[in-house]
Amino acid sequence: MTAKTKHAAIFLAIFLLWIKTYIVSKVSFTLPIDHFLQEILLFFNPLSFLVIYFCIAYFSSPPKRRRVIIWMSFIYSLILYANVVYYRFFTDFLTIPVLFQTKNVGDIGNSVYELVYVTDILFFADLIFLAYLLKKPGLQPHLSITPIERRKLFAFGIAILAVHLTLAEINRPQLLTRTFDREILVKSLGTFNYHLYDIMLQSKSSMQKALASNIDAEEILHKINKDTAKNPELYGIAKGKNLIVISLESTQSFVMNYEINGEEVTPFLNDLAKSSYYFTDFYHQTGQGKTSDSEFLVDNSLYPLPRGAVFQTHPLNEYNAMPEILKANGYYSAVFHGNNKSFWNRDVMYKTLGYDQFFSEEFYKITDENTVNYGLKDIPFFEQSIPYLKDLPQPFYARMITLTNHHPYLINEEEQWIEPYPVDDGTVSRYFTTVRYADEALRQFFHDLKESGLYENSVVVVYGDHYGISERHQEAIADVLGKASITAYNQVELQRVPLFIHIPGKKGKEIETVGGQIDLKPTLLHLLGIEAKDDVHFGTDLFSKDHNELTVLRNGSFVTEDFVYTSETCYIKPFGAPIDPLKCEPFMEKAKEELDQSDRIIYGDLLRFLKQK
Ligand code: GP9
Ligand code: MN
Repeated sequence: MTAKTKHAAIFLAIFLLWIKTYIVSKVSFTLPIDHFLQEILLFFNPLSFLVIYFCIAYFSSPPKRRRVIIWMSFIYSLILYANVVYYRFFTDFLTIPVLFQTKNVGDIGNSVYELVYVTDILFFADLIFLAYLLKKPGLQPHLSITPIERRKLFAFGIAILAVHLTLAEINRPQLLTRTFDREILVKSLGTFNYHLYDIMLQSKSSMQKALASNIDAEEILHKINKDTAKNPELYGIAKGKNLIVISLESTQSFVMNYEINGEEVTPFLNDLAKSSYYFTDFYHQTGQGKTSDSEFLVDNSLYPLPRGAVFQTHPLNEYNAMPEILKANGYYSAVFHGNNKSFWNRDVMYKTLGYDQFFSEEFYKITDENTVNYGLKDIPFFEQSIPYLKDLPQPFYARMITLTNHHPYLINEEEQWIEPYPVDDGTVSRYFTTVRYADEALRQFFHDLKESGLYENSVVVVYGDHYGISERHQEAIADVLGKASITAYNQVELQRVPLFIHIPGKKGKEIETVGGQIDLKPTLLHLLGIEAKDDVHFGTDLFSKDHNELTVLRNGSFVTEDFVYTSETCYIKPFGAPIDPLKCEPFMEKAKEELDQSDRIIYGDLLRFLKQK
């Protein structure tokens, strides 16, 4: 008897489930395939899991093996089917946090009858076929398998997994470390490998949470300086007004007032700066979670995590986010974004943060013409958002996330309103064209906001979410900035993103205070006349004269009124000459401590202890 024939029963079960999973991925899920490698990944992705999974069957005693194989196939099919039913309702895949978010499961419970079709019985049809075939003498599920044969099969599964992960990483670099898009994860890893990965992530964070105690919470939460310094002239100036916060994708401050061939790259933003509080020394503080990290900073005034996206890793924590605080003050809250809702796990996280509504891709009319790159282009995005905005109960807190100015910065020729920057680096060169496009989108949005009657009664905040041009493009950026090279000091300066706080009726003012995204929550709450004193936050009110100018970036670099500290070197502003490290020392400890405290709050889910009080 050859080993091949000995494994025949298991191979048959694997084969049937493999093909079934592929068919389900094509028929029941909408997984857009952009190129051939993705199709290959989609086809092969169930295989590694199935081979490893069925090794378990070889631990059963030979006479029982037939039944074990059928049961295992049934369980696999059931999980697959649960995903299909969940997908029919949510157009998303099951995750552990979702299972524990009672609201989600409750939603589906009510409509489960509509989501289950009679024809679904076909899902399990192959099991009957399998049971019948396993009775055939040639398949021999009952033969004894030596531990070596078992290990060989396991090794085979691992080998397929290794090839598979390599291809997935080629298809989408940093897939596992950043875990940005559930759709891409499922497409690349397969539903079951994805579930395993999700379980791993969740067990890690549950463990950290279980180990944290009330004592940690007391210790850390008391140390945090809940600074509530305000500016008495501005406190409550926008009381009861709507708050519209717009995230400008990948927009760095260096584009402001920049010209290419005499044409402004950001004509509208340059004007907006004149009629708003415009912050010139404002930094993004995001890590691997990019846009989602900036959202986290704005809503919580906590730092995002050093690894991974907190939206993905800690979506079930207790937070005390802007929507929740505002709700207690009579506000309704919503987020608007023209991409799929599971990107960055937003659909789950927004519920945790307390948003009442999430207008994702499915609320918009999306066509081939009005999309580019990740999703809906900014102009139609704003245009189509206006009626929804008008219908929101007032006062509202609305966050709008733009998308077009995203790497690799693509825009069709008719909407390219400025020449690409003349440099031999496509990314940097094109970047200016999509920034210009976003600028126009914003201009139209402000115009429509005025037409809609919402403008007068709203405060509009616009900020850049994170850098758009990474360190890899230093040569081209040096050219853009007219510098010989980019130093470590310049690299920190490049993390500046524009911030505008536009209050209709208030005169504009350029503000040089050093600040970061972490400061927005207390700043905005104070403008609305809401006390931030009971809230745990690391930021301070940007308008207060006691504002803490120590702005810590997620990689540990920091900026103060006079210094920049990065790569273990202290630089003096504004020219960036390295100076005696002792100058930076007083801030070093504080910067490290802030990041550490914030991480401990998130890893230990410490805010839950506050809420219990
Ligand atoms: C995706 C968009 C871009 O929905 O927010 O995400 P990013 O890659 O910038 O984090
Ligand atoms: Mn972004």
